[in-house]
Amino acid sequence: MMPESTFALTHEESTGLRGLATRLSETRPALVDELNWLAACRSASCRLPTRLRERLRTFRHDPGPDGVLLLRNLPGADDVPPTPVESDSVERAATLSASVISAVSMELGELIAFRNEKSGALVQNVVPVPGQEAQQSNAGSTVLALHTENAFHPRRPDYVTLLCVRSDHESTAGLRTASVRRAVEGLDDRTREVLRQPRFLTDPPPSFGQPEGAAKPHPILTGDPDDPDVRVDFHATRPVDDEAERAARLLERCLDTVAESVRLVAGDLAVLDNRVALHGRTAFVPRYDGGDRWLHRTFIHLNHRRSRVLRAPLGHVLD
Ligand SMILES: O=C(O)CCC(=O)C(=O)O
Ligand SMILES: [Fe+2]
Repeated sequence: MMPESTFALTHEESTGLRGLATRLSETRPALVDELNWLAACRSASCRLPTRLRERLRTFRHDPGPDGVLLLRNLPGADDVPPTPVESDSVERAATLSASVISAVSMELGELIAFRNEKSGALVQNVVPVPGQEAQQSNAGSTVLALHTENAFHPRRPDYVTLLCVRSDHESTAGLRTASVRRAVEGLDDRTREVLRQPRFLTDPPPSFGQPEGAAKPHPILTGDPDDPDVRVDFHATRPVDDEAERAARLLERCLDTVAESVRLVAGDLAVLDNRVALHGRTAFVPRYDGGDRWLHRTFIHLNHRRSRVLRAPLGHVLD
């Protein structure tokens, strides 16, 4: 990752953010998904340290060649309870760490979630779950294939943020990211053309309750051929014919070549531009002893109005 893609808070900034997040965690009803708490969080997000707000604003303008911004030295990851072990774990309470990720996220755009995923909670937990080690989901601990988040969904997030609350015991788990802005250089013209055609199917996970086969073929690349947006999940997306299959495999190879891996430590917050960057994870060994890897996750939309029909009037959860 380019050094420009990393931004470390100074001690002073971190302390300032801690004060702001502490006040939020004490603001009633101290529940992330409640509208009045979100209103307080929205105001607080306007008072983030100035240099951080400037960096987020710059990233919104241009996500850079990596499509990732790694914020370091955020407060709130010390003195945390044991890592949850249940599946679909979410963070309803406005803890210090949940307040930090929410405030930073709301400065980027609007928090959203999907009703059928992790019960529609706006701050979700990414933790390894006993028995789900090999699952291609964030509950697993084997290699997780590169993907854009919710690739099946027409209103997938513009940004995904991941705040490391606790790293894995052996510090082996790597968040992998790969930017299509870098990968596209390795693609020949014909491959680019095939990837821009609706020759790929991405089914929603079973929890979304759509009948199998309901997915419509979509292109993997859209927009400027030299600087496209990307939509693909290398576990879930199926090319519909052999040529499309070859094109997807070549893209996957190019993405693998440019992919970077970062071992998140407590207080790191990765902001992924889900339109240009894919993400995945390397393998690690969970112990289920309360000390396992633990990330908070949020999804962000830049244009809230576009999802209005899928939400309650002031709601953040897409049906
Ligand atoms: O575990 C990770 O680092 C990434 C998991 C993931 O893909 C996600 O939570 O969306
Ligand atoms: Fe993901």
